[in-house]
Amino acid sequence: MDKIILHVDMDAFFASVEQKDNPKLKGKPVIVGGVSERGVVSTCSYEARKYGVKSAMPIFMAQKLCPQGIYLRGRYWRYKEVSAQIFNIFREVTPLVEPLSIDEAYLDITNSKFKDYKEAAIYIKRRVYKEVGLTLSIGISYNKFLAKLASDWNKPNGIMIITEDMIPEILKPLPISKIYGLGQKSVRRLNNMGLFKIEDLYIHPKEFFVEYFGKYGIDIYNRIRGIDDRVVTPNRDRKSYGKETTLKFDTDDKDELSNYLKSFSTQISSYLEEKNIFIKTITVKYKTSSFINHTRSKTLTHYINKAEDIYNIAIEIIEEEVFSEPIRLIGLTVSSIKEEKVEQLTLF
Ligand code: TTP
Ligand code: MG
Repeated sequence: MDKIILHVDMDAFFASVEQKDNPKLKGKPVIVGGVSERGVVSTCSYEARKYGVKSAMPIFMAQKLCPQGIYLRGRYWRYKEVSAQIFNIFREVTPLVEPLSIDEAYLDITNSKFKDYKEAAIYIKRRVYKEVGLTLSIGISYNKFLAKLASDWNKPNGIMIITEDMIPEILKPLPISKIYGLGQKSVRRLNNMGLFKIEDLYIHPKEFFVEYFGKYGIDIYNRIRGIDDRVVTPNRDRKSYGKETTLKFDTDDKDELSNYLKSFSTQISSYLEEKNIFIKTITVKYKTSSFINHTRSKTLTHYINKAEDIYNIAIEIIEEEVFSEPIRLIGLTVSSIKEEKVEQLTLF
Protein backbone atom coordinates (compact mmCIF):
# COMPACT_ATOMS: atom_id res chain seq x y z
CA MET A 1 0.00 0.00 0.00
CA ASP A 2 1.35 3.44 -0.99
CA LYS A 3 -0.17 5.14 1.99
CA ILE A 4 -1.27 3.65 5.28
CA ILE A 5 -4.32 5.28 6.81
CA LEU A 6 -5.92 4.16 10.06
CA HIS A 7 -9.44 5.06 11.10
CA VAL A 8 -9.84 4.67 14.85
CA ASP A 9 -13.21 4.74 16.57
CA MET A 10 -13.95 4.11 20.24
CA ASP A 11 -16.52 1.41 21.04
CA ALA A 12 -19.85 2.64 22.46
CA PHE A 13 -17.90 5.65 23.64
CA PHE A 14 -20.12 7.49 26.18
CA ALA A 15 -21.52 4.22 27.56
CA SER A 16 -18.06 2.65 27.87
CA VAL A 17 -16.81 5.68 29.81
CA GLU A 18 -19.75 5.26 32.20
CA GLN A 19 -18.97 1.55 32.63
CA LYS A 20 -15.31 2.26 33.21
CA ASP A 21 -16.00 4.94 35.83
CA ASN A 22 -18.56 2.78 37.61
CA PRO A 23 -17.59 -0.93 37.44
CA LYS A 24 -21.05 -1.94 38.69
CA LEU A 25 -22.30 -1.04 35.21
CA LYS A 26 -19.93 -3.46 33.45
CA GLY A 27 -21.72 -6.11 31.40
CA LYS A 28 -25.05 -4.31 31.81
CA PRO A 29 -27.26 -2.58 29.25
CA VAL A 30 -26.30 1.08 29.76
CA ILE A 31 -28.12 3.78 27.82
CA VAL A 32 -26.77 7.33 27.76
CA GLY A 33 -29.02 10.17 26.71
CA GLY A 34 -31.64 12.57 27.91
CA VAL A 35 -33.40 10.92 30.82
CA SER A 36 -36.72 12.63 30.21
CA GLU A 37 -39.44 10.93 28.16
CA ARG A 38 -38.76 13.39 25.37
CA GLY A 39 -35.01 12.74 25.12
CA VAL A 40 -33.14 10.57 22.64
CA VAL A 41 -30.43 7.95 23.08
CA SER A 42 -26.92 9.35 22.54
CA THR A 43 -25.42 5.89 22.61
CA CYS A 44 -25.71 2.62 24.48
CA SER A 45 -23.49 -0.27 25.52
CA TYR A 46 -23.27 -3.34 23.29
CA GLU A 47 -25.30 -5.20 25.95
CA ALA A 48 -28.17 -2.76 25.26
CA ARG A 49 -27.75 -3.01 21.48
CA LYS A 50 -28.83 -6.67 21.71
CA TYR A 51 -32.32 -5.41 22.55
CA GLY A 52 -32.40 -3.21 19.46
CA VAL A 53 -31.59 0.06 21.25
CA LYS A 54 -29.60 2.50 19.07
CA SER A 55 -28.31 6.07 18.87
CA ALA A 56 -30.93 8.73 18.12
CA MET A 57 -33.84 6.50 19.21
CA PRO A 58 -36.35 8.21 21.50
CA ILE A 59 -35.82 7.20 25.14
CA PHE A 60 -39.41 6.02 25.55
CA MET A 61 -38.88 3.56 22.71
CA ALA A 62 -35.61 2.33 24.22
CA GLN A 63 -37.42 1.83 27.52
CA LYS A 64 -39.98 -0.36 25.80
CA LEU A 65 -37.29 -2.48 24.16
CA CYS A 66 -35.07 -2.64 27.21
CA PRO A 67 -36.95 -1.87 30.44
CA GLN A 68 -34.18 -3.34 32.59
CA GLY A 69 -31.63 -0.93 31.04
CA ILE A 70 -29.71 1.58 33.13
CA TYR A 71 -30.54 5.04 31.82
CA LEU A 72 -28.00 7.78 32.45
CA ARG A 73 -27.71 11.42 31.69
CA GLY A 74 -24.57 12.23 29.70
CA ARG A 75 -21.52 13.71 31.46
CA TYR A 76 -20.04 15.57 28.48
CA TRP A 77 -17.18 17.19 30.38
CA ARG A 78 -15.99 13.70 31.30
CA TYR A 79 -16.22 12.38 27.71
CA LYS A 80 -14.18 15.38 26.55
CA GLU A 81 -11.55 14.65 29.18
CA VAL A 82 -11.25 11.00 28.12
CA SER A 83 -11.24 12.05 24.46
CA ALA A 84 -8.23 14.30 25.11
CA GLN A 85 -6.33 11.38 26.71
CA ILE A 86 -7.01 9.16 23.71
CA PHE A 87 -6.01 11.81 21.20
CA ASN A 88 -2.73 12.30 23.07
CA ILE A 89 -1.93 8.65 22.50
CA PHE A 90 -2.84 8.93 18.80
CA ARG A 91 -0.57 11.96 18.43
CA GLU A 92 2.34 10.02 19.91
CA VAL A 93 1.98 7.51 17.09
CA THR A 94 1.91 10.16 14.34
CA PRO A 95 1.48 13.93 14.13
CA LEU A 96 -0.92 13.34 11.24
CA VAL A 97 -4.08 12.91 13.32
CA GLU A 98 -7.32 14.30 11.94
CA PRO A 99 -10.17 14.29 14.46
CA LEU A 100 -13.59 13.50 13.01
CA SER A 101 -15.56 13.64 16.23
CA ILE A 102 -15.07 13.23 19.97
CA ASP A 103 -14.18 9.53 19.62
CA GLU A 104 -12.98 9.14 16.06
CA ALA A 105 -9.93 10.07 13.98
CA TYR A 106 -7.90 9.35 10.89
CA LEU A 107 -4.20 8.65 11.40
CA ASP A 108 -1.72 8.68 8.53
CA ILE A 109 1.07 6.33 9.66
CA THR A 110 2.83 6.02 6.28
CA ASN A 111 6.00 7.66 7.58
CA SER A 112 5.72 6.77 11.25
CA LYS A 113 8.08 4.55 13.18
CA PHE A 114 5.81 1.60 12.45
CA LYS A 115 6.67 -0.31 9.34
CA ASP A 116 4.02 -2.93 9.95
CA TYR A 117 0.50 -1.49 10.05
CA LYS A 118 -0.96 -4.34 12.05
CA GLU A 119 1.68 -3.81 14.67
CA ALA A 120 0.73 -0.11 14.85
CA ALA A 121 -2.94 -0.97 15.33
CA ILE A 122 -2.16 -3.46 18.11
CA TYR A 123 0.12 -0.92 19.80
CA ILE A 124 -2.63 1.74 19.82
CA LYS A 125 -5.22 -0.67 21.15
CA ARG A 126 -2.90 -1.87 23.94
CA ARG A 127 -2.01 1.63 25.04
CA VAL A 128 -5.58 2.92 25.03
CA TYR A 129 -6.70 -0.11 27.00
CA LYS A 130 -3.86 0.12 29.49
CA GLU A 131 -3.91 3.88 30.04
CA VAL A 132 -7.56 4.73 29.52
CA GLY A 133 -9.27 1.38 30.10
CA LEU A 134 -11.36 1.43 26.93
CA THR A 135 -11.54 -0.56 23.70
CA LEU A 136 -11.66 0.77 20.17
CA SER A 137 -11.92 -0.50 16.64
CA ILE A 138 -9.38 0.19 13.93
CA GLY A 139 -9.72 0.10 10.17
CA ILE A 140 -6.56 0.00 8.08
CA SER A 141 -6.33 0.78 4.38
CA TYR A 142 -4.67 2.94 1.73
CA ASN A 143 -7.22 5.76 1.85
CA LYS A 144 -9.67 7.43 4.21
CA PHE A 145 -12.87 6.03 2.77
CA LEU A 146 -11.74 2.42 2.99
CA ALA A 147 -10.14 2.86 6.43
CA LYS A 148 -13.40 4.21 7.83
CA LEU A 149 -15.36 1.43 6.23
CA ALA A 150 -12.95 -1.09 7.75
CA SER A 151 -13.16 0.24 11.32
CA ASP A 152 -16.87 -0.56 11.34
CA TRP A 153 -16.31 -4.11 10.11
CA ASN A 154 -15.55 -5.99 13.33
CA LYS A 155 -16.93 -3.68 15.97
CA PRO A 156 -16.45 -3.75 18.95
CA ASN A 157 -12.73 -4.18 19.64
CA GLY A 158 -11.89 -5.10 16.07
CA ILE A 159 -9.13 -4.68 13.51
CA MET A 160 -9.86 -4.93 9.79
CA ILE A 161 -7.51 -4.42 6.87
CA ILE A 162 -8.65 -3.61 3.34
CA THR A 163 -5.90 -4.00 0.73
CA GLU A 164 -5.94 -3.13 -2.99
CA ASP A 165 -6.53 -6.71 -4.10
CA MET A 166 -9.83 -6.82 -2.18
CA ILE A 167 -11.32 -4.05 -4.35
CA PRO A 168 -13.95 -4.02 -5.81
CA GLU A 169 -15.20 -7.43 -4.60
CA ILE A 170 -15.46 -6.43 -0.95
CA LEU A 171 -17.44 -3.29 -1.83
CA LYS A 172 -20.00 -4.83 -4.19
CA PRO A 173 -22.44 -6.37 -1.69
CA LEU A 174 -22.42 -3.42 0.74
CA PRO A 175 -25.56 -1.32 1.20
CA ILE A 176 -25.13 2.18 -0.26
CA SER A 177 -25.57 3.65 3.23
CA LYS A 178 -21.95 2.57 3.80
CA ILE A 179 -20.70 5.20 1.33
CA TYR A 180 -19.14 7.92 3.45
CA GLY A 181 -20.62 11.29 2.56
CA LEU A 182 -23.99 10.00 1.42
CA GLY A 183 -26.73 11.33 3.70
CA GLN A 184 -29.83 9.39 4.77
CA LYS A 185 -32.05 11.29 2.38
CA SER A 186 -29.84 10.50 -0.58
CA VAL A 187 -29.77 6.84 0.41
CA ARG A 188 -33.57 6.74 0.55
CA ARG A 189 -33.88 8.41 -2.81
CA LEU A 190 -31.40 6.10 -4.47
CA ASN A 191 -33.24 3.17 -2.87
CA ASN A 192 -36.44 4.46 -4.43
CA MET A 193 -34.71 4.23 -7.80
CA GLY A 194 -33.98 0.57 -7.13
CA LEU A 195 -30.35 1.11 -6.13
CA PHE A 196 -29.50 -0.70 -2.91
CA LYS A 197 -25.99 -2.14 -3.08
CA ILE A 198 -22.74 -0.51 -4.16
CA GLU A 199 -22.69 -2.98 -7.04
CA ASP A 200 -25.99 -1.51 -8.31
CA LEU A 201 -24.29 1.87 -8.72
CA TYR A 202 -21.56 0.55 -11.02
CA ILE A 203 -23.88 0.62 -14.05
CA HIS A 204 -24.13 4.41 -13.82
CA PRO A 205 -21.57 6.69 -15.48
CA LYS A 206 -19.88 9.68 -13.86
CA GLU A 207 -22.49 11.99 -15.34
CA PHE A 208 -25.24 10.31 -13.33
CA PHE A 209 -23.49 11.14 -10.08
CA VAL A 210 -22.73 14.70 -11.14
CA GLU A 211 -26.35 15.22 -12.10
CA TYR A 212 -27.61 13.99 -8.75
CA PHE A 213 -24.96 15.23 -6.35
CA GLY A 214 -23.38 18.19 -8.11
CA LYS A 215 -19.62 18.45 -7.85
CA TYR A 216 -19.43 15.85 -5.04
CA GLY A 217 -20.80 13.33 -7.50
CA ILE A 218 -17.29 12.65 -8.78
CA ASP A 219 -16.16 11.83 -5.23
CA ILE A 220 -19.00 9.37 -4.80
CA TYR A 221 -18.27 7.83 -8.22
CA ASN A 222 -14.64 7.34 -7.21
CA ARG A 223 -15.29 6.19 -3.67
CA ILE A 224 -17.43 3.24 -4.71
CA ARG A 225 -14.45 2.15 -6.79
CA GLY A 226 -12.13 2.39 -3.81
CA ILE A 227 -10.56 5.68 -4.95
CA ASP A 228 -10.22 8.53 -2.46
CA ASP A 229 -7.42 11.12 -2.64
CA ARG A 230 -8.29 13.09 0.48
CA VAL A 231 -5.25 13.60 2.66
CA VAL A 232 -5.20 13.35 6.44
CA THR A 233 -5.11 16.96 7.62
CA PRO A 234 -4.42 17.54 11.30
CA ASN A 235 -6.86 20.44 11.67
CA ARG A 236 -7.11 22.60 14.71
CA ASP A 237 -10.44 21.05 15.39
CA ARG A 238 -12.45 24.14 14.56
CA LYS A 239 -15.78 23.90 16.31
CA SER A 240 -17.50 27.05 15.11
CA TYR A 241 -17.24 29.79 12.54
CA GLY A 242 -18.66 33.29 12.80
CA LYS A 243 -18.71 36.95 11.88
CA GLU A 244 -19.63 39.99 13.94
CA THR A 245 -19.50 43.74 13.72
CA THR A 246 -19.83 46.75 15.98
CA LEU A 247 -22.38 49.10 14.47
CA LYS A 248 -21.58 52.71 13.63
CA PHE A 249 -24.69 53.80 15.52
CA ASP A 250 -26.68 51.80 18.05
CA THR A 251 -30.01 50.66 16.65
CA ASP A 252 -33.04 48.54 17.42
CA ASP A 253 -34.20 48.50 13.81
CA LYS A 254 -34.60 44.82 12.95
CA ASP A 255 -34.45 45.48 9.19
CA GLU A 256 -31.05 47.05 9.59
CA LEU A 257 -29.83 44.19 11.77
CA SER A 258 -31.21 41.72 9.21
CA ASN A 259 -29.02 43.27 6.53
CA TYR A 260 -25.96 42.49 8.61
CA LEU A 261 -27.18 38.95 9.21
CA LYS A 262 -27.67 38.54 5.47
CA SER A 263 -24.13 39.62 4.73
CA PHE A 264 -22.74 37.35 7.51
CA SER A 265 -24.77 34.40 6.19
CA THR A 266 -23.29 34.88 2.72
CA GLN A 267 -19.73 35.09 4.01
CA ILE A 268 -20.14 32.13 6.35
CA SER A 269 -21.80 30.04 3.67
CA SER A 270 -19.04 30.61 1.14
CA TYR A 271 -16.50 29.48 3.74
CA LEU A 272 -18.54 26.36 4.53
CA GLU A 273 -19.05 25.55 0.85
CA GLU A 274 -15.38 25.94 0.10
CA LYS A 275 -14.43 23.59 2.93
CA ASN A 276 -17.31 21.26 2.14
CA ILE A 277 -18.64 21.42 5.67
CA PHE A 278 -22.17 21.55 7.02
CA ILE A 279 -23.59 22.86 10.27
CA LYS A 280 -26.76 22.56 12.27
CA THR A 281 -26.50 25.16 15.04
CA ILE A 282 -27.00 28.85 14.32
CA THR A 283 -26.28 31.44 17.01
CA VAL A 284 -27.10 35.12 16.90
CA LYS A 285 -25.18 37.26 19.33
CA TYR A 286 -25.83 40.88 20.18
CA LYS A 287 -24.56 43.43 22.64
CA THR A 288 -26.83 46.19 23.87
CA SER A 289 -25.81 49.83 24.30
CA SER A 290 -25.08 49.16 27.97
CA PHE A 291 -22.70 46.34 26.95
CA ILE A 292 -24.86 43.41 27.94
CA ASN A 293 -24.23 40.34 25.75
CA HIS A 294 -27.04 38.11 24.59
CA THR A 295 -26.74 34.87 22.61
CA ARG A 296 -29.63 32.92 21.12
CA SER A 297 -29.20 29.60 19.32
CA LYS A 298 -31.23 27.20 17.27
CA THR A 299 -30.14 23.66 16.47
CA LEU A 300 -31.74 21.95 13.52
CA THR A 301 -32.30 18.25 13.08
CA HIS A 302 -30.52 18.35 9.71
CA TYR A 303 -27.30 19.91 8.38
CA ILE A 304 -27.20 22.96 6.13
CA ASN A 305 -24.60 25.23 4.54
CA LYS A 306 -26.48 27.47 2.08
CA ALA A 307 -26.55 31.23 2.79
CA GLU A 308 -30.31 31.40 2.45
CA ASP A 309 -30.92 28.58 4.93
CA ILE A 310 -28.56 30.08 7.50
CA TYR A 311 -30.09 33.52 7.01
CA ASN A 312 -33.65 32.22 7.44
CA ILE A 313 -32.82 30.73 10.84
CA ALA A 314 -30.93 33.86 11.91
CA ILE A 315 -33.99 35.92 11.00
CA GLU A 316 -36.29 33.62 12.98
CA ILE A 317 -34.06 34.14 15.99
CA ILE A 318 -33.91 37.91 15.71
CA GLU A 319 -37.66 38.19 15.09
CA GLU A 320 -38.30 36.44 18.40
CA GLU A 321 -36.16 38.90 20.35
CA VAL A 322 -37.57 41.83 22.26
CA PHE A 323 -34.90 44.51 22.64
CA SER A 324 -34.94 46.46 25.88
CA GLU A 325 -32.44 48.97 24.50
CA PRO A 326 -30.60 49.65 21.22
CA ILE A 327 -27.97 47.24 19.91
CA ARG A 328 -24.30 48.14 19.46
CA LEU A 329 -22.89 44.84 18.15
CA ILE A 330 -24.39 42.04 16.09
CA GLY A 331 -22.86 38.66 15.25
CA LEU A 332 -23.68 35.33 13.68
CA THR A 333 -21.93 32.04 14.44
CA VAL A 334 -22.49 28.54 13.14
CA SER A 335 -21.45 25.34 14.94
CA SER A 336 -22.16 21.60 15.24
CA ILE A 337 -19.95 21.11 12.23
CA LYS A 338 -19.91 18.06 10.03
CA GLU A 339 -17.75 17.43 6.98
CA GLU A 340 -19.07 16.51 3.58
CA LYS A 341 -22.64 15.35 3.76
CA VAL A 342 -24.19 15.01 0.41
CA GLU A 343 -27.81 15.61 1.33
CA GLN A 344 -29.06 17.08 -1.86
CA LEU A 345 -30.09 15.24 -4.94
CA THR A 346 -30.31 18.18 -7.29
CA LEU A 347 -32.91 16.68 -9.60
CA PHE A 348 -35.57 16.22 -6.94
P1 TTP B 1 -20.22 6.77 17.56
O1 TTP B 1 -18.77 6.47 17.37
O2 TTP B 1 -21.08 6.88 16.34
O3 TTP B 1 -20.90 5.65 18.46
P2 TTP B 1 -20.31 4.87 19.70
O4 TTP B 1 -18.88 5.16 19.94
O5 TTP B 1 -21.21 5.09 20.87
O6 TTP B 1 -20.53 3.36 19.26
P3 TTP B 1 -19.71 2.52 18.18
O7 TTP B 1 -19.10 1.40 18.94
O8 TTP B 1 -20.73 2.07 17.20
O9 TTP B 1 -18.67 3.43 17.60
O10 TTP B 1 -20.40 8.10 18.38
C1 TTP B 1 -19.50 8.48 19.42
C2 TTP B 1 -20.25 9.15 20.54
O11 TTP B 1 -20.97 10.29 20.05
C3 TTP B 1 -21.27 8.25 21.19
O12 TTP B 1 -20.72 7.46 22.23
C4 TTP B 1 -22.30 9.23 21.68
C5 TTP B 1 -22.22 10.39 20.72
N1 TTP B 1 -23.38 10.32 19.79
C6 TTP B 1 -24.51 11.08 20.08
O13 TTP B 1 -24.57 11.80 21.06
N2 TTP B 1 -25.59 10.98 19.22
C7 TTP B 1 -25.60 10.17 18.10
O14 TTP B 1 -26.61 10.10 17.37
C8 TTP B 1 -24.40 9.42 17.82
C9 TTP B 1 -24.35 8.51 16.61
C10 TTP B 1 -23.34 9.53 18.69
MG1 MG C 1 -17.48 5.17 18.38
